[in-house]
Amino acid sequence: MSYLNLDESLDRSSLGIDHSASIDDPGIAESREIQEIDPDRPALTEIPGRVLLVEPAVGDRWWLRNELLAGRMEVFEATDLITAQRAVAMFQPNLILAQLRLPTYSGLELVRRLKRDSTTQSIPVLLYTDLATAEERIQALELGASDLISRPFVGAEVLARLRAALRIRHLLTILEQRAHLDSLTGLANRGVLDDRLPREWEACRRRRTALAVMIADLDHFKAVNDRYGHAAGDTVLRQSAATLARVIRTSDFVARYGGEEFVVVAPDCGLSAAVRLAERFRTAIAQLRNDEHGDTIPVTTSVGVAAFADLTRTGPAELLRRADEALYRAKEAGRNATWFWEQTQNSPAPAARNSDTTP
Ligand code: GH3
Ligand code: MG
Ligand code: MG
Repeated sequence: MSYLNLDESLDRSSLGIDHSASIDDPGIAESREIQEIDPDRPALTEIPGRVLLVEPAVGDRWWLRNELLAGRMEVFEATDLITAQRAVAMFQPNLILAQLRLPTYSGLELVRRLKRDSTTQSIPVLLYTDLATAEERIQALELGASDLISRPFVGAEVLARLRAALRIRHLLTILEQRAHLDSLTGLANRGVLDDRLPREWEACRRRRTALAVMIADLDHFKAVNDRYGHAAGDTVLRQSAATLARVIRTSDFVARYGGEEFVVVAPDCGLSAAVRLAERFRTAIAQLRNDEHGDTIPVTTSVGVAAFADLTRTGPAELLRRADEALYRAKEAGRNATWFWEQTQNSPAPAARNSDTTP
């Protein structure tokens, strides 16, 4: 078990300590975004606590720190609202235990600020003080604090309350993850795509780069289910999703769009790269081998691609519409093909059946 005082750590010339590794690491936000449901998640009684303790008085801080360490919590420390805010960004605690009576700004202000910020609003905050008025208790809860405890309390009670707050947060995280994931394939679901596509559009528009969208729809999938059974169809869908996740770049975003449809959003990606990606996926699907009752299930996919270089006109809905229209044309033309519709074209066109060919 360890603890780290923010003031001490900021004074260190080198921030080569473990916890500081997260400060500038862009991987933190990313790894959160793609975090999947962990089948081996810890029992609810064993959820690890990374607690930020915000207490101005040295003696009280010492006592609480020891109680937390005895309760197998990892402890970081701050002494006021300003250092607490910096510590939250640095150490990413999963719980905050803060004195209500802080110098200059109160603990209530800390709660208000944390709950206003989308990156910190989900962290549970427990306040404590010697004596809180009814008004303070009400305000604390209405601002979003998990609890406001009055002294006297024993260490075991503080720990029990922290664990209760951690349990609730842990369950909420699982629910949030489930709401964003497609349970069959583990890919993001359509709701996440609806949120992500406009954001990628905006980011590419600001960078003045191209944005591409690809929609793939497995061919005659109803016949696969009819012939080999729904369970085999599910296996093919899972394999297809895994194949797609393998052929995209790490910066691309992939979602299950509908039953047997997948969408990729590829930022900073022009038409020819997007068509190459689509062709990689199409050929990989055709090569999938899934044996069922000694029979290999034949699977192919049709793909529609749209790419816009100038994002100052129209919007993401038009990009998606064009990819969908290109997909429709690929189906109409006989399936197992990629069609594309670039911004300046009047109508979709077929891609050459060679992943190295520029359209
Ligand atoms: P097309 O080439 O025109 O796309 O033909 P299709 O048969 O693939 O298209 P259609 O829209 O007629 O049928 C889609 C099929 O996908 C029907 C449905 O049973 C199947 N499907 C959708 N979701 C799932 C799923 O989660 N599991 C399985 N096994 N099948 C699914
Ligand atoms: Mg289909
Ligand atoms: Mg379909």
